[in-house]
Amino acid sequence: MNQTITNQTTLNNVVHIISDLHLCASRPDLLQLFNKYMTEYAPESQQLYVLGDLFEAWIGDDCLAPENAANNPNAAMYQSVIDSFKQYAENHGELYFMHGNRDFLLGQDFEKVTSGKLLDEPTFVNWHGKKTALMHGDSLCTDDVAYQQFRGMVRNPAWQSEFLAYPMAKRVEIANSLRQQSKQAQTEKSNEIMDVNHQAVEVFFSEHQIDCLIHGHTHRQATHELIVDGVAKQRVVLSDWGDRGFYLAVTSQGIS
Ligand code: LP5
Ligand code: MN
Repeated sequence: MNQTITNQTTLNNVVHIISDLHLCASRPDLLQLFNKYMTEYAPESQQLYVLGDLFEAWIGDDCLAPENAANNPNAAMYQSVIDSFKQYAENHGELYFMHGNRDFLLGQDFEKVTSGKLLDEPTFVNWHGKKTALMHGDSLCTDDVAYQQFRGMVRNPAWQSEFLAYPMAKRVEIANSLRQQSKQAQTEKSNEIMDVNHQAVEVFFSEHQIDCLIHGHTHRQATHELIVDGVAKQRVVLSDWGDRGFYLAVTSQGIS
């Protein structure tokens, strides 16, 4: 499904974009960076976009229910993240989320508690006269055939309903097992296979007549200049978070 946000940016508008934070209870340093970002940097923006993999794994919004939070080591981290987002949405700007391959089960309850809005992928925006597409990025990694098959399976609503019907403990077990299988599978894949496919990127630019594409997932931060149909285009790749946080700022001056 495609979605277009029609609001145009005004001259002084500042948009922030983050992705691939992979927040989890075992990385308090990441939560600390996130808190710093949300209090010191995010308030400079009027719109904040989170382009997927905010969390290391999200096994369903019902993990927020009090009866499930009691045994969940991530519960305090979730609450802290939710509080920061809600504070941003209530006092600073519009908040948007997109699903990543780790947190595609984020749903309406998460939207409600954060006062954010989940976007379809891709979403198209018009920022300072440039038609820009926003994606997580995994769907462009078409050479990774095993992953695309896996993606097709776990994005199937029937599969998701079945998964969400399991008790929390079993879901945690399945998610851990998927992570292990994914790590193992990646040892057998080349870096090229796990990057975006350049032809898929060009087709995407051409089909949607966009000037710019912004995505995460590959963790290969860069600004790629390319020519499609004889016209100059830009593909901006976000960085994941680690020792340092990372955000893109889109202003009338460009992307930094
Ligand atoms: O995640 P990352 O960045 O390390 O690697 C990704 C691809 N891997 C994944 C899998 C996730 O890491 C698993 C975590 C999911 C947590 C969510 C829990 C909710 C699950 C709910 C289900 C409805 O996305 C990796 C790519 C890499 O990016 C680069 O693009 O290569 O892809 C893989 O490694 C996938 C393997 O190639 C195939 C995995 C086979 C798993 C088979 C599962 C069988 C079904 C089991 C059902 C219980
Ligand atoms: Mn990802």
